[in-house]
Amino acid sequence: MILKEKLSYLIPEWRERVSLLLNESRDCKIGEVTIGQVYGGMRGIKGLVSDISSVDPNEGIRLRGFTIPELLELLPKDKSAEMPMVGGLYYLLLIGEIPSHDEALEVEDEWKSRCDIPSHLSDVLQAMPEDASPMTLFSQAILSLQGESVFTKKYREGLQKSEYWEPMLEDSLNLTAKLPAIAALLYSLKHRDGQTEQQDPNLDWSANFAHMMGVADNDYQDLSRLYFIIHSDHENGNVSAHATHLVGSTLADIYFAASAGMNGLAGPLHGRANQEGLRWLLDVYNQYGRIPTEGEIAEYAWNTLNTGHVIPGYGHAVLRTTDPRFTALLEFGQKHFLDDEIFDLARLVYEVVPGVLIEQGKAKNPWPNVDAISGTLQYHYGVDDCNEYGSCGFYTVLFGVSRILGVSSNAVWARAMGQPLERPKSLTTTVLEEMASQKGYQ
Ligand code: CMX
Repeated sequence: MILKEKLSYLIPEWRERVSLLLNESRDCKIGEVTIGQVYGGMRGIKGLVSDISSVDPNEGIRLRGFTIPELLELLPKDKSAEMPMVGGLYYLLLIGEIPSHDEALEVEDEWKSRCDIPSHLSDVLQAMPEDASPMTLFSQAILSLQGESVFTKKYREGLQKSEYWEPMLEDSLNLTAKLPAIAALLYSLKHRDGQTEQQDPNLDWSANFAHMMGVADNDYQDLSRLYFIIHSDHENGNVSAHATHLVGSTLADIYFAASAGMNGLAGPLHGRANQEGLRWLLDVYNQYGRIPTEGEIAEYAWNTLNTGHVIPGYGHAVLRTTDPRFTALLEFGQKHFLDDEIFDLARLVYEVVPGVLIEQGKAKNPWPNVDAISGTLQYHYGVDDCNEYGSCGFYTVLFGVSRILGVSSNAVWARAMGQPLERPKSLTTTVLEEMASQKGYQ
């Protein structure tokens, strides 16, 4: 298998590189930690490694060094598709190079050979209460596959540490192969009375997802490709990536680890902001029964802030500019949507809300993140976040399908590099007070 072959070649080089760095520079200081950071969600503390992606505050995400526009241009595309194959992205995340067309197809084929979901998974999802969120079902679906973990089986059999990455790769391919079918199945249970299309082996991973969702418009295939590429990784400190890494550092397999990451993604300050973002836009629209004026949007935004709420989809813990993932989706909508009032409203909100947040002066970043617009594009194609029983969260599942591409790639490399159990130190407030006093702060 191509990924295994390439990784077998790359891993020894990386082990040597990191071993040299540690041997010669172990005590080199890379930063200092303040009391403000300890009480402030560890913002900006440098304590993790990712060679797969990095986020620059003013430029945004780079995956293996490539910006989003570069990825959309360079990753191989299938036939007449406008957007690249996600199989090529997964190759890039794992191997670090843009694949050839054939290499991307090999990953797609690998996924096709592993994409069937066991019948018990559907039973588990159907047994969940009607009001369970799609994210609850998604996390459960992942956990219900845990018994298939090759890593856990081999670990029990006494696998050598240097070989841990191989079954981790197997598990990661098995899990990522099944994600489109899992997402489409739980959408069908929540929104389509259980009706779902069979997988189509002639389609790539994303197009197959679009097909199983029953969305007739072919452009949805390209939106799915774009959506799954841009949400895949955002370096290692965000909650979904960090939670996955933390749990994985106990040598829990990818099913336990990714499920934990998805539970973190479900929070409104993280992945759930995409559903909240659309809800906010629909609430604004419904308040006026039309696209409101800029003044009315500003008034609505102030009302949101003054009642103690955040404006979903705006702000970011790292970014200090418009999220290039937002821009990629905006450009897709501008090209494909001729007549869509909610999309037009999202664009108008982008003109108004940053000014409101700047005037309020609290948010360090007044600009939109990806969640300010991603729900709007799903909504355009008739894909709903909530069903008639008020069970909401499908858009976050879509974020999760993509994010597992990133966290599973990181998990393979974490095993390859023998990354240890994560266990930072906590301090009491008394100790912090004493430290501050000794340094003349109090
Ligand atoms: N609306 C209103 N207030 C906001 C805000 C927003 N969009 N973004 C930040 N603020 C507020 C914070 O709540 C904080 O207020 P308090 O001091 O009262 O606690 C203050 O501004 C400073 O926050 P910050 O340092 O700028 O932002 P953080 O790093 O603490 O938080 C984030 C980042 C994303 C949680 C925050 O910007 C937010 O809540 N945004 C809205 C939710 C959202 O879009 N989340 C998705 C992020 C992307 C993702 O992970 O999917």
